[in-house]
Amino acid sequence: MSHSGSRAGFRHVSLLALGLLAAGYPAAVAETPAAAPTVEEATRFLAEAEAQLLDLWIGRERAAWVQATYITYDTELLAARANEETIAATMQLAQQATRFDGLALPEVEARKMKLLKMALVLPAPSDPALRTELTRIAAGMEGTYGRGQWCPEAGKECLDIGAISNILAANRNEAELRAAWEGWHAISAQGMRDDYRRFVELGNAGARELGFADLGALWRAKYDMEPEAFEAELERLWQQVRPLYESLHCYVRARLAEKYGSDVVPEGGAIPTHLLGNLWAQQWGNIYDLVKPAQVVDPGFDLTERLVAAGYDSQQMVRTGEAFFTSLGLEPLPPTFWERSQFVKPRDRDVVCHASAWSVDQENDLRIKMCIQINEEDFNTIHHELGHNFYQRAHNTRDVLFRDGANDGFHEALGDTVALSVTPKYLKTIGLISEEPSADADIALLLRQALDKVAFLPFGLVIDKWRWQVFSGAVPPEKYNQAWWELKRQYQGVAAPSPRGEEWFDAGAKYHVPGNTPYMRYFLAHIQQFQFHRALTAVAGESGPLHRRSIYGSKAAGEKLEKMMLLGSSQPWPDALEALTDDREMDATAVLDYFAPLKEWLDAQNRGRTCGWN
Ligand code: X8Z
Ligand code: ZN
Repeated sequence: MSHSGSRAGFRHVSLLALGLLAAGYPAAVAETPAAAPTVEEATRFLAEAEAQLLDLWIGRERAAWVQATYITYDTELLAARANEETIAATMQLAQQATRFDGLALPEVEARKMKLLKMALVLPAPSDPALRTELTRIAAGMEGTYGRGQWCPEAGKECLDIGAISNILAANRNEAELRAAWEGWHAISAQGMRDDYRRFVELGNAGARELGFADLGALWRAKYDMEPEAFEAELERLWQQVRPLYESLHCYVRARLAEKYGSDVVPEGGAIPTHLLGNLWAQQWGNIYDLVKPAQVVDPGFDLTERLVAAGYDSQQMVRTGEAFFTSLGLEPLPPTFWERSQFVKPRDRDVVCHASAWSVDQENDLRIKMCIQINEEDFNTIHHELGHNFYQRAHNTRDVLFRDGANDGFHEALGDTVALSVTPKYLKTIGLISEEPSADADIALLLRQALDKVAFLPFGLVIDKWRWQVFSGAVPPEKYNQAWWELKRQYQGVAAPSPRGEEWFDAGAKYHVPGNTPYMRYFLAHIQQFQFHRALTAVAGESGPLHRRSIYGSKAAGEKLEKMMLLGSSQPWPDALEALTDDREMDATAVLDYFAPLKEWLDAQNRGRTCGWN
């Protein structure tokens, strides 16, 4: 799939592989099964593998694009078939690659072998019937999600995800919010739970054929470090930001209790998830008006209102996003981007509205797929998606196996990094506001930003903490929902608005679960983007508080960014990080620096309150 789902991986390829040379591809290798492999053979094998993969990926992307922008019975089957072919061939190549395991290879070839063995997000059993079953389930779940609707009253109009999201964002009536939340979460109840159980069984079987314990182990292997070391990194980063999150949670809970009453928002308890302005409570910016501080200066503008007042349409929103990137010295997007992208929701057919960025031919056929609404959230998302496209175009100059991000967090962080430079100063430059708010408004600006970026952090952790446990079997199917809400309570301190037994499958209401896109990338990205922002604004010669700095117009920052992007996945990610920031470790101190004045302010507000939740 797109970015959303790039390719993910495996390691410890199994002995099964030994029997596979007869399986057919590529012939050049199969001719000499008994001879000890040579570096030349390995190089030839890789070149052929890359050519074959490129061909398969392009076919799969075209089928996936049509499926996602025109959901029908047929497009679903066609996308499933293209995926199936890609999976079969990739698994075969990965297994063939193990023939060269003992061989001392030059660095480039060694890395390519490693990446080849990690090239799938979804492996499948080699039994063709099971493989077909798995890819059909996968396509079907994505279709179910894309078609999802809530019909509040029989015979009346049904609401799609955009309309339901608007209710969650703007409605302030607890019962109506709850109804909308429950309405959307019902989409995953019919059939998706059983589909997911089977999906896990078959995906795990595929991962095991490749020598992994389960699908989660395969996903965790993609970070140039041992899976255990990666988990330790996640924990370290989370502990760095946890106090900031807890301060925000404490403050927001108190303000929501003022609004909805302490019978709805219990003191010392988890926050009901439907009151946070977003269907999944992943970003809380939409409730800024409810929690904004009375005693500090307001920024004096609302970006959504400004976009609407200035008469922006979806095209102009995307053009504005593109103009930011070109201000850094990057080339404009190709004409086909404007011809082939989907910016708005078609009136007459089902599509997957969840935003994504595509590099269909792995060269210059770049596209985004969105159902853009004229608001601040989608303005940010446009920058996010364009970040993928600019990164893709840069790394598409690499050999096929290196056409990816340094790790998937980098890919998710890039556009967000640019969006962090959408400061009041920048908005004034492009004429969206006429007056830059004074320094007195800093707390309010930071709070608005924290509601999105800090609130996201534990959300970003939880999705794959849940999936990893589901894949490993630590959470069995009869506990899917219980475990989901336990993790959400533990990390986010949020709770379901009503009892959610095992008749529900609430994880399925979040795109990336039915869409099978790994999620830890977004947690990483929410740390990395601040690290990138701090480094790039320094390169741009910016000073002042971090949240006021912008790289807009900085060719020096653009050059630095481009240098990192051009690496693709050709080097371990610490090298890419170093190219951009001079650090070799992910580091959440940039998050803490950025929000430092807010943290102090929140803690003052929270004085006398008992923070945390039971
Ligand atoms: O899925 C996305 C992007 C596409 S890669 C729109 N994001 C995550 C989400 O919406 O859940 C961006 C932020 C987190
Ligand atoms: Zn993304």
